[in-house]
Amino acid sequence: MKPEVAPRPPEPGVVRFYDFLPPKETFLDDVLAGLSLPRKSIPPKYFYDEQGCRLFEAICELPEYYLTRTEMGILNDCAAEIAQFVGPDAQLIEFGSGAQAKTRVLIEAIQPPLYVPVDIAGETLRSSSEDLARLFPWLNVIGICADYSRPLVLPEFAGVPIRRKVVFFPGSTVGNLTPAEAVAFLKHARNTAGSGGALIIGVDLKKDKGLFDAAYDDAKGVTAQFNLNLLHRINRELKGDFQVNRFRHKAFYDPTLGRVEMHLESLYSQFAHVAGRRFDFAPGETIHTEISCKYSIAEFQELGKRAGFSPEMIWTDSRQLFGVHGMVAT
Ligand code: AVI
Repeated sequence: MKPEVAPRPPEPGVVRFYDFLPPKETFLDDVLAGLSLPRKSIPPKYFYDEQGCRLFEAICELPEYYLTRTEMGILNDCAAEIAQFVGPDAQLIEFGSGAQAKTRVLIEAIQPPLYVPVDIAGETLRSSSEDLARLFPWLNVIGICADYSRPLVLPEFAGVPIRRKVVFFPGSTVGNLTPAEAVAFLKHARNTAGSGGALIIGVDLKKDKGLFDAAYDDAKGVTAQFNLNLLHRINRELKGDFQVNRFRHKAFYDPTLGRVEMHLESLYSQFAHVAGRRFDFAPGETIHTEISCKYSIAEFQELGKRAGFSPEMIWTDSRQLFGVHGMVAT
């Protein structure tokens, strides 16, 4: 009988990739479906082509966009407490891999033997994984190219001793889902972490309307470019013929719904084609492109509980702008 060969452990620093990307047609299907609705909309995950990722990075540097800086400050200030919450020998799974600087702080603090970033943007995933593997030569990095908003069963990685799985989801990206979608997503994060696993998640806190309006409609117009890039992307990838300068970026905070909304507003009566289909726009009509929900600490803890988490820790900044929650899967 042949002896069983133990699966080889990944070698530290060697970056491996797995591809679980949905077929490209999903973008086309989602755009056609979204533009056919009585209130036109396109899911925000399509912002993030290469140009969109670059523009989002530029947004994170803007003086008005306090989210990134503030969350980074919290992670730095609370690194020791976060490490204590996580414990030793954790497998760190990150949904979205663009948040390099934050990931570094976390990896330095918790020293996980295995880091598994999951991202739909393949190029960003590759370059950030390689950077991290260079920076932490002892770290196993396994990149998963996938749409993390869909349920996903991660492969088991033999050979690395793991005591606990920890899902890291920074940036308040959970705010880009409706509360019902957020609960479904949190359930999926809970399944990924497994019983006793943990979730570290950054969530923007409710506050004055003025700060939100400025953060999502900055003086330099970078957020406007980010939003309008969606039309450029449709033109590039889906044989679209949008005249992008005939649309404008519109963003505002709705205190009743507790969320920022971003739209692309048609300046004129006009039409555009996508893959041969015609879509008409009245002046002032919008394509709804993003929601960014804001939560009080208690509101978000409630969502976590509904998804099978026990909220254990909350780390915030001195101005109570942003919260990082530590939750344990029950
Ligand atoms: C990625 N996400 C958390 C950002 C946000 O703040 O909702 C996306 C963004 N949209 C406009 N500015 C930034």
